[in-house]
Amino acid sequence: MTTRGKFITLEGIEGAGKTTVARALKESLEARGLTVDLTREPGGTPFAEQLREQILHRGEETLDATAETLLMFAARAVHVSNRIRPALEAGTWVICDRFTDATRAYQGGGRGVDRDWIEALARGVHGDCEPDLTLLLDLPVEQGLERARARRIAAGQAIDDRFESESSAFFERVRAEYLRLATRAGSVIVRIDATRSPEAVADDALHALTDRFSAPIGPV
Ligand code: Z5A
Repeated sequence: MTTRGKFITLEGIEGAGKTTVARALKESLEARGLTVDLTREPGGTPFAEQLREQILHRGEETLDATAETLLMFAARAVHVSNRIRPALEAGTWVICDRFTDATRAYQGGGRGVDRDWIEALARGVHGDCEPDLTLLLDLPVEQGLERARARRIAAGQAIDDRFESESSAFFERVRAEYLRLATRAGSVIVRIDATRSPEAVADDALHALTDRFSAPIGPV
């Protein structure tokens, strides 16, 4: 019988370094002989990526918090059933850049969407398909926004994303909600200080994995 893969998610505010750490973790785990699928939310399948474009693009029509929450879960339902669950069942480790904690933090903490409703949607959409470990890359809001700003300038991009245009106060609420989630009883969230160099952050992330799953991946 195939051993189920582990489901690892990365969370944090914009510019926290999730994408950078996700790539480093994939490389480290593959070097240990594991099969790893690196994916992201919203997105991760062709249809969910189409939804991502619609959700993130700041169009002319208002997308209220209820619609935003439902669309995040619609994309997640497609992603879980077509990619995440089958990969885990085949023994593949899945690293996902954001998952339901992002809805809890952004739509719940940031936009004030009812927490109980979010939990009900989570149960309906992915049931027991929950992360085995979540790495919360935590840093002050101004530092995250500055990194994102610098990256945008380097790439010559303008702000056309509905989250990038949010205020610092919004991201403060998102960060506070992530930190609250990390202290809930039974939480699988490990907070990592993301203010340090990419190498130091990736190192901590790998240590968090080896602490949690020592048998399959061995020492760092
Ligand atoms: N969203 C939601 O509201 N609800 C949900 O349920 C879900 C998502 C699933 C997705 O946008 C948006 O959707 C997101 C939340 C919302 N919006 N926000 N904010 P996205 O995927 O495009 O954006 P993101 O998730 O915020 O990713 P990001 O901005 O690309 O940030 P990141 O992945 O955490 O960081 P990065 O790309 O690795 O690094 C950012 C820059 O900093 C880059 O230039 C790096 O080279 C640099 N960097 C990275 N690490 C370091 C360190 N350690 N030191 C210095 N510089 C660094």
